[in-house]
Amino acid sequence: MLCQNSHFFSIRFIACSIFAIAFAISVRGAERPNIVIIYGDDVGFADVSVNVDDQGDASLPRIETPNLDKLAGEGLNFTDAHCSASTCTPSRYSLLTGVHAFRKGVSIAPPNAPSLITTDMLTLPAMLKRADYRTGLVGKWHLGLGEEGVGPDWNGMLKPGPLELGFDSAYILPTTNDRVPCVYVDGHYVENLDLNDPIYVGDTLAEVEKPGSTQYPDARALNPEEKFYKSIVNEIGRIGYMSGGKVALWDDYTSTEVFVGKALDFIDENKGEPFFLLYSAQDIHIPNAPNERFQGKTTLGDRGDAMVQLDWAVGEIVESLERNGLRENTILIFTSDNGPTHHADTYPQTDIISLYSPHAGNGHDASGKWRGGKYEIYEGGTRVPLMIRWPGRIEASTTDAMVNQIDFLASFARLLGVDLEDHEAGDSRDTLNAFLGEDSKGLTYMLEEARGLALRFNDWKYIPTIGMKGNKGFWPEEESLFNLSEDPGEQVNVISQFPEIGGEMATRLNEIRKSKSVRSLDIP
Ligand code: NG6
Ligand code: CA
Repeated sequence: MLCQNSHFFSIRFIACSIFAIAFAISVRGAERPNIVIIYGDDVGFADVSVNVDDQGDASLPRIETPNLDKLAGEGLNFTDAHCSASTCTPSRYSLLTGVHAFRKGVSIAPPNAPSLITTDMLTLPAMLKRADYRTGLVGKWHLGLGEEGVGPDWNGMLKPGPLELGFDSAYILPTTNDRVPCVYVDGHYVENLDLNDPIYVGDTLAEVEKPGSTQYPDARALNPEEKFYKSIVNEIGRIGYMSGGKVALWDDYTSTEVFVGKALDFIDENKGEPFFLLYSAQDIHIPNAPNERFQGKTTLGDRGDAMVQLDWAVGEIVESLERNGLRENTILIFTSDNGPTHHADTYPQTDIISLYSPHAGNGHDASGKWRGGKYEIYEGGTRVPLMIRWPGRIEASTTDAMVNQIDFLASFARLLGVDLEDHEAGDSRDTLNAFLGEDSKGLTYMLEEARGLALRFNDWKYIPTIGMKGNKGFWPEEESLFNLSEDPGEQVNVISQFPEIGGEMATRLNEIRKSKSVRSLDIP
């Protein structure tokens, strides 16, 4: 029809062409560096050796991480960088959506969780696709798969998942490495799926005791106290019941190599265009079963050795970027999804304890001088290593700017000239200048989340009693105010000395809690 009206057609054609050319110029004109995020699992601030030298107690045993140290030395190394929450699922949710997990009640996902990010939400990779990036995910997901109310069909198409949420390709460990199902998912399907040995996953034994599926029996599975032995896979106890999928099982001792291989393939295949790679390591979450090449590399047990393995993976990715001539034009980030586990007592004391290596008591303090770790509202819960290297653009140095991973989305959007609607990634603020080392202050106000919220205001940290319930041991017994510049270890509650500051921070925290989004409040 349009072609019949040639005059109208040509005007439209010219208008479209001008628009297309203008768009191409604006995108090409902008810097479009590759972005690679290497995301550790439960890696503490002082699990990176350079951070022990700079900030921690150098007399304590430490893990040597030469590749990460080099990255820190060539880029910007942050001392006050945070993941958004002190456990994995909420933290990853915020990294990818720019929305605080508390708003949607997101907490640690069980094995059969449906996709927690809904397909109507803007994600970090989807934002980058607006700037024509190729986007890839390799490694841990732990954000659920499948429709709400239905969950994952492990023997069928696993959808929605990463591919519906902005990733062009995804090779994932679907939940955690201490959880079932112990299989990799390639795109929409379990890799090596064998329908003659279908996979069942459930909260009860009855849900998985199906004729024709391989069973992973253990007497301990029936004991409600033995949360880690619902299934024994590769002689390692797991959370959740599973049967089937014998040929699809992953091998814990080679998974880092498998993931590194997939990451390198992604880089090789996409080197010709701007790409985003999220390399989401399963190291150094329990069960910590490092490859034999790394076993015994530290005096700190399997956890320390797994950290050396993770450092090796970092080295492989760095080298692949060099080999492909991408060193200069790539923003390379290393950080972690939450702090290190400090509570050894939450893990089973059993015959395979060596796999659940010491989290405390071996002299290594993975949180450095910050108090607490994973699950906790104290700084060690969310203050994680962050280093960003972008040669030629970011000057090598250390910064105390307060920054948060939740802000990557809005910050990279600005870098690439992508506009965000108010309802998109509403808790993500543009802190690009701090990420690039051009603003040494960063955020003024920042939430910290641990099944409840605390607030930072510069070096002040306010922790209300809301959130304390159910968080015993991970949360102070009383409303607290700490001055981190004088008391980094959060030992001295000064709320009675500074009631106005405490009061103002309580008000601000409530305001954020009740708001639609942090960005709608326009706070620094
Ligand atoms: C906890 C598990 C822990 C780990 C964690 C999730 C117990 C006693 N502990 O509930 O082993 O799986 O969930 O870790 O069940 S995270 O890094 O993915 O958040
Ligand atoms: Ca984690």
